[in-house]
Amino acid sequence: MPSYDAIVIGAGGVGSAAMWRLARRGLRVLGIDRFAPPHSHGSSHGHTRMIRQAYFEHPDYVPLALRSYALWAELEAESGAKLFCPTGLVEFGPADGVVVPGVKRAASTHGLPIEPVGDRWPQFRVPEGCAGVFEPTGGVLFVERCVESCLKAARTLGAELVVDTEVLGWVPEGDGFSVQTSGGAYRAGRLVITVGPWACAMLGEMGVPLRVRRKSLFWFGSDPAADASLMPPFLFELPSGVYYGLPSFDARGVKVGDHAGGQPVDDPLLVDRSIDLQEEADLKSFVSACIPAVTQRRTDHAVCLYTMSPDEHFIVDHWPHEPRVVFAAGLSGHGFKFAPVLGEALADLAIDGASPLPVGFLGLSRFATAGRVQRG
Ligand code: PYC
Repeated sequence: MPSYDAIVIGAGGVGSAAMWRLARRGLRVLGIDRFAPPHSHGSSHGHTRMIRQAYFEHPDYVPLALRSYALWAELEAESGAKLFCPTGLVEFGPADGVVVPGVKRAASTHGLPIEPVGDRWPQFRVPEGCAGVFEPTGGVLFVERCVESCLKAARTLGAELVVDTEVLGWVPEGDGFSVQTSGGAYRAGRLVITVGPWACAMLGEMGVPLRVRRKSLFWFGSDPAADASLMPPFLFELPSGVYYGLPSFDARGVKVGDHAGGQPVDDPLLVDRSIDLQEEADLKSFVSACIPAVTQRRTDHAVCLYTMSPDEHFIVDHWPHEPRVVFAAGLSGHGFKFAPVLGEALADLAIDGASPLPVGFLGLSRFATAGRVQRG
């Protein structure tokens, strides 16, 4: 049976990064994916993703975001591929809402630069009652290129990847684990499980219910004023939704989505990927009200999956009672930017049993008493 120091199950954003960081630490690594990454079956596709530092979701993410920026830069230098575009980023919402006060809290806790939006971007029409904040360090990641570059960097360090291969199960065996797949069995001393929307059954067994949501991405044709050289990525916290978007990088124009809501998904293999006309109408009415440089002409559409944890924070930990099995799950629609730092933390947890990175707040123990603990 082929034998490795570590097997990574699921080679999307976090899994491909875990392969890179494990291989960087000198391990013989195998990645296994059900499809051929980068692919569009999970949560690591759609051309562009936001990256930001003044994390409104919770200030505890900021040190991880800063390490992630450093790792993306390292990967860019290693791969020679352009992964990151430094555009800055704007966030709008009520002064007593979630987003703007959250950005200010994270920025003041960690001494990060933020600026008033002022009248710098006439492209945005800001609804009555909304404040705005600009993060000059925000930017855009090119998502598929990031996954490709992690895989390439991992392979350069000796890692192997098997694709179109389903993992059927794993069992402890000797001083390691045997992993059964549709393509045969493999052995490893450590397992890293990063299976995105396929993590529900696994976390369910641990008493932590994950929920998968179908999210639609729409691209609309836009004027030159919405080009990435002139307009930053944006997020609007509004009563009708939490709308976000990425500026135009090509003929498809501006990408827009609603970070809130989304239809529940029972089986990630059976997701309806057709256009939902109500979702399209909702996004069209948002852009027509708030970003007039974006037209009503749809140029592209994709469906992506959010795997929501009960408190919408990531779950990164050891498998209970198996210190050499580690996992990341429930990234709740805001995880991709953290892929390399989560990959690094998983490598530390799998190899050393602990990580110097501050990931303790993402551990399973927060669910121990009531099954759900709100972070404040
Ligand atoms: O991950 O920053 C993020 C994000 C915002 C809206 C959707 N994803």
